[in-house]
Amino acid sequence: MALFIIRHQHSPERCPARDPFAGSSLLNHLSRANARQQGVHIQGEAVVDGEHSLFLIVEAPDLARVGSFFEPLGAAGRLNVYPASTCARVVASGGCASAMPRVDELGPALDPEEACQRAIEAGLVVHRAHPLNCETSIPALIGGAVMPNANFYARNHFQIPLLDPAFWRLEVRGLVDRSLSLTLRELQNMPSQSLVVTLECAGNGRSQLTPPISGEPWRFGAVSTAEWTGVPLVEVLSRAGIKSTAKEVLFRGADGGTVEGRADLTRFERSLNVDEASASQALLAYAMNGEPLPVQHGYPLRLIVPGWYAVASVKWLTEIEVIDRAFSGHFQTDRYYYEWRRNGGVTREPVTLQRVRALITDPAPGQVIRRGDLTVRGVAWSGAAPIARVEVSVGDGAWREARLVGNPKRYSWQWWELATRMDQPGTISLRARATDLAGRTQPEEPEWNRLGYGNNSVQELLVRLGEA
Ligand SMILES: Nc1nc2c(c(=O)[nH]1)N[C@H]1C(S)=C(S)[C@@H](COP(=O)(O)O)O[C@H]1N2
Ligand SMILES: [Mo]
Repeated sequence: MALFIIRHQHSPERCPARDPFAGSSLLNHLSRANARQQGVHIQGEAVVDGEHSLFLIVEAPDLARVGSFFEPLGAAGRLNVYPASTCARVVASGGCASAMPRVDELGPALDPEEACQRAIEAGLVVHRAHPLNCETSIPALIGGAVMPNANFYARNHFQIPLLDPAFWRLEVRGLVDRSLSLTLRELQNMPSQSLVVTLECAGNGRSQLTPPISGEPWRFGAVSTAEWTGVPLVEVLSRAGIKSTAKEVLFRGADGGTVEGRADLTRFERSLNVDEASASQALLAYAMNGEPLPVQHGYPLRLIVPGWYAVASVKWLTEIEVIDRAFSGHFQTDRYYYEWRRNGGVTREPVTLQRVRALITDPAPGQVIRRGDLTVRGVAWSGAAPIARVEVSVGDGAWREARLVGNPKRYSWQWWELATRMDQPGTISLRARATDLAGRTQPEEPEWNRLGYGNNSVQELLVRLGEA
């Protein structure tokens, strides 16, 4: 919440306080209860003796909220809104002459304790509570085509913003023929599309890399699938009309904070170039598995870029800006690129499409299995193309082709299974390797890169054989 001082003045001839009707309707509007309902907390108010001017001290999430709430005062005369600070904050930051402590531009956030508690109750594996980062436990992957919302992994760089749909707008601006400001209702009234899309964090599997890499220590569960419903991005872009000088489309989230190496407030922002934006099948999604987006997954609106590592799928989307340059924000150029030392030099490449990968969901690592028939099951996906085949190796034996369950999937993981027998006693290794229709397959060993992205090496797990 940020602090503001409001000044309202009107001419003596138009004094609303003298008009019983206008006076009481303003009083009702400015009541603390009504203000609080609209996100504005009135701390105090006073009318200057004989001057037809009113001052208020208020707390609100941002300037826009204050402006819209006090509009009736603007209509009755003059309205000035001053970002302000408390005495203690001013003294602590070096006095009135130094730069005022910056007004907190970020709105209210979900209570981190509550978010974490919910994740734990849903059986997610929490890596960090504040901001919440948690992965899906592999046994929870078993079963349906999609992951229930409560079990979907969550990756957050900042606090989870709480956006009020009554005030939220999707702004589309920059190099467009017509700027747009769309309400949630307007988006919901546009032609919609539903797509089953697998999201995977580019850091999934990072914990397997040696030497170890700082950053979230994801095991294999930073991946989940949902049915997303929303408006195709191209629909909104074509309504706005992209100018010929446009180069990239920038997506801005409502969340932000400070990041290493940058002085200013950094928002979560990512761009796609104009061709990617129109060819990617991207959705502006407001529903997840038939429910409104849960707050931690981007309520009220998020971008979904099918086939890409999920960093591209900006949550809590508030703005789309069409720009004439290559975007160089923190999450585009300081992070989310592969970096290798090769031939004495450093090579970099941005993180884009999900690499092909299979995951064994059943049996679980370390599980004790009865001797005899066993079905090995799992999922496989690739951002570049549907899955062509999955092969399984039991106990270091030859690769055997698993059965793909259902039709080929374009943007969602595919279930597979292999029926086998295990008679040898002791500890046995299971491995699964996927290949996509573009001919890409998984490497045997992880490919180390400085920031630990895209580890799609063949997963190996050990199970123990018990009694038959
Ligand atoms: N606004 C915003 N969008 C974001 C992020 C974020 O921190 N803020 N994290 C990104 C990353 S790295 C991932 S992996 C996915 C995670 O989506 P989920 O939390 O819905 O699983 O969101 C992406 N979109
Ligand atoms: Mo991610």
